[in-house]
Amino acid sequence: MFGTGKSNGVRSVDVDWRKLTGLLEATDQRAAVKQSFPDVGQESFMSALRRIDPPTASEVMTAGNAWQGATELVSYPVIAIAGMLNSGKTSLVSTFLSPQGRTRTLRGVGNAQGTHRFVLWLPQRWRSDPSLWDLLQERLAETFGHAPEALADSPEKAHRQYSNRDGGKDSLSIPLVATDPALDTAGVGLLDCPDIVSDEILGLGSPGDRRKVLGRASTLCSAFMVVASAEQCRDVTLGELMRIAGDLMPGVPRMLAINKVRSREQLPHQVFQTFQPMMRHHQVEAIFAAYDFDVASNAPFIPRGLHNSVAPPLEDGEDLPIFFKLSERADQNPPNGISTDRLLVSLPRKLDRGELFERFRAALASNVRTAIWDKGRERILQELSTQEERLRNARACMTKVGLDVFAQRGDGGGIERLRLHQNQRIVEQLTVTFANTAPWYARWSVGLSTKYRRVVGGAGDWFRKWLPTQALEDKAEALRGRLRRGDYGSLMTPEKLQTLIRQQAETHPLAHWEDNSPWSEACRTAIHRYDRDDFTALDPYELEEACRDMWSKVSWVEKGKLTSIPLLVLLTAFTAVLMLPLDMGATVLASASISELLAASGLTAAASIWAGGKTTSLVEQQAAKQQFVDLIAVLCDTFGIPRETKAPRIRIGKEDVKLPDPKIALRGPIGPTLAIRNWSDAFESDLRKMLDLPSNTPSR
Ligand SMILES: Nc1nc2c(ncn2[C@@H]2O[C@H](COP(=O)(O)OP(=O)(O)O)[C@@H](O)[C@H]2O)c(=O)[nH]1
Ligand SMILES: [Mg+2]
Repeated sequence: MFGTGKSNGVRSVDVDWRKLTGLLEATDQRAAVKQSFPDVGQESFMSALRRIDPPTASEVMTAGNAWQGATELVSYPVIAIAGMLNSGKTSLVSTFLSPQGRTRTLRGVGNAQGTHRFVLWLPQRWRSDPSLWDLLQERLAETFGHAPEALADSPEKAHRQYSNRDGGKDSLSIPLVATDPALDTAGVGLLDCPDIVSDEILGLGSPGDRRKVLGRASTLCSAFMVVASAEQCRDVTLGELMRIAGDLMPGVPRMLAINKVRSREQLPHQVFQTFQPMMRHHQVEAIFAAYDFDVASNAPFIPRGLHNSVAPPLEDGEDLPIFFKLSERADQNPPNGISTDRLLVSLPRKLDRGELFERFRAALASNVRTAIWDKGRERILQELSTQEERLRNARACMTKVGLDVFAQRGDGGGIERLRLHQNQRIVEQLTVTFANTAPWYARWSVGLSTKYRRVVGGAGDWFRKWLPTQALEDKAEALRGRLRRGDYGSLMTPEKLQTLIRQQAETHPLAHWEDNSPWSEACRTAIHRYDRDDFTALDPYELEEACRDMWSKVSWVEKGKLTSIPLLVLLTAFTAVLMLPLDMGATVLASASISELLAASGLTAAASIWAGGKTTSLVEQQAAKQQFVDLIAVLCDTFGIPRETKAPRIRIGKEDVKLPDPKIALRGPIGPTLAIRNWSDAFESDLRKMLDLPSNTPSR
C-alpha cells in the first residue's frame, strides 16, 4: 500500500526482487556458502539462513515481498496509529469516519482491558476494485501471517471483535478490516493498532510479541502516528514507540498526537515545548494536540466548528477529540483562529503522495538491505566462524589426545620425545636388528641364529618356545605388568581413549559430538583402524647404526666384566609388547619409546645410552612423528573432523619441530561430522551490487 505511483520523479533503483531471490536461493557457482567437507557442495544464502536462523530467514522473505508488494500498491497509503491504552487512538481514527462507521468502533467504555487487535480502516472505494482488494488482502495475509477478518457491520458484533472477547492470543495477528465511505475523500487507510500495555497480566501475548507484530504491521504504513494522552507524556513507552517506528521504517514520516490536554495545565505552545526534545530526537515531523472535550474551560481550544466543516460532522452528544497541528508560537495557536489545513483530518489531503511513496519505498528497500546484509549475512558469517572455531577446537582436542598417547614428558612437563607405537613391524625390526648387530658375547644364551625371525606373527608361540628359563618368563611377565599399569609407555584401550577425549574436550570442546553419539563404537574403531593401518617402519640403515652404537657403548661401559646385556633379555622386552593384546583380550595400542622399553625390562644402562644417543633418537623420532600425526588423522577421520591441511608444529625438547603429513589410509566417520563451509567472496560482491550498496560498506 501507500504512496502514489508517480512513475516520473521517483528514483528508479527499484530492485528486482525476483532477480535478488534468484541470487539468494542460488545453489550453483553463485551460491553464498561453499562446502568442502564432508562432501564438496554449495549452499544457498537462504537455505543456510533457514538452517541457522529461521526467523531471520522469514524476515528476509517478508521484507522482500513487502518491498515488491509496495510497488503494486503505491497509490494506497495507510497511516499507522499506535499508542498506549486509553490514549485515544480509536477516537482519533473515528474523527475520520462516517457516523455509521463511528458506531462500529469500540472506544473507552467496555474497553477497560484494551484492544488486542489490529483494525484496518480503508476507503470504501478500494473495495470496489476486486483486483486491488485481492492484492490488499494478500499483502495483509503475508504481513500478519494470517488472512484478515472482516469487521462486522453490526456495532455489537464489531465491538466484540474489537475487544477480542471471543478470540485468543493468536487473534493479535489476525487483522480486522473495515471500509468506510468517509475515507474516500481522505484517500488513505488508517491502522488502529492494539494498545501497548506495559505488562503481561492480560495473558494476551507479551508486550514483546505485540511490538513484534506492530513492527510487521508498520511495514504496511507510509506514515506513523503515535498517540499519547497528556498525562502519558513522561511514559518511556512513547519514546520506545518512536524508536520502533524509526528502526522498522526508517525515513517514513513520524507524527505525534497528544490527547486530553487541559488548558489550565498547558497552553498549546507549552505542549509543543514539552515534546520538542522528543520531536528532535526522533525526527518527528509534526505534533498535533487535542484538548479534553469533557472540560468546559477547554472549549476555546477545541476547533469544533472547523472540524465539522471539513470532516464528517460530530452528532449532538457525540464527543471526539479534535486534533490540530501545534505551532511553536503562542499567537498562532487556539484560542486564536487557525485554518482548516491545521486540522489532523486535513492531513491526508495535504500529504505529498509522491514524496510519501518515495520515502515508503526507500524504507522498505532499506528493510530489505538490513534483513539481508546486516542480519542474514551477519548470522551466516557468525555461524561460519563458530564452525571454524569448533573445527579448531576439535582438531586441538585430537592433537592433545595424540600427545597424551605419544608424548614422553620430562619432569617439567615439557615433551622430551615422542613414543613409538610398537606395531608388529617395528617390533620385528627391533628384534632383527638388535639380534643381527649383537656381539658374540651377548648371544651366549640364545641359540637364535636364524630362528628369531619366527618371532613375527606369533609372539605367544615364540615365548613358549624360546623362553628357556623361569627367570626370563618372570621377567617378561613383570615387564608386561609394568606396561599394563602404565609405569612405562602408554597403553590405549577404547575405554581409555574415550576418557582421554572427554578430558581434553573440556578445554577443547568436541561440539558436534553429543552424549548420545556413538562414543564406544568410534573409540573401538579408531584403535582398530590405527592398529591395522599403521605400517610405519624405522629407517633400516639408521636403525642398524643406532643398534651397533648402543651395543658398543653397553660393552664399553661394562667392559671390565665383559658380561654385557644378554640378547635374550633384550628381545624379551620387545616381544613382550606384542603379547599385550593377548593379555588384555582387547584391541590395545601400546606405545613406548625404545628407552622406556629397555628401562621397563630393567636394562637401565641400555635405556640411558639409547635415550642419550643422537643416532638412536633420530631414527626413533622420525618414525614416532609419523605415527603421531597418523594417530591424529585416524582420530579425526573417525570422529568426523576434517584432517588438518597444513602440518602442525610442536615443541619437542628445545626444538620447534615440524610434523610430517599423515600417511595413514583415509577412512569414513563413525557418527557426527563437522562440515567445512566457507563464505563465497564472489557471492558477496554479487550481493553488494544487487543491493546497490556502496563499495565502502563494511564487509567481513
Ligand atoms: N475526557 C476525554 N476523554 C477522551 C478524550 N478523547 C478520548 N477520550 C476517551 O478516552 C477513552 C479512551 O479512548 P480510546 O479512543 O478508546 O483510546 P484507545 O484505547 O487509545 O483506543 C474513551 O473513553 C474516550 O471517550 C478527550 O479528549 N477527553
Ligand atoms: Mg482503541
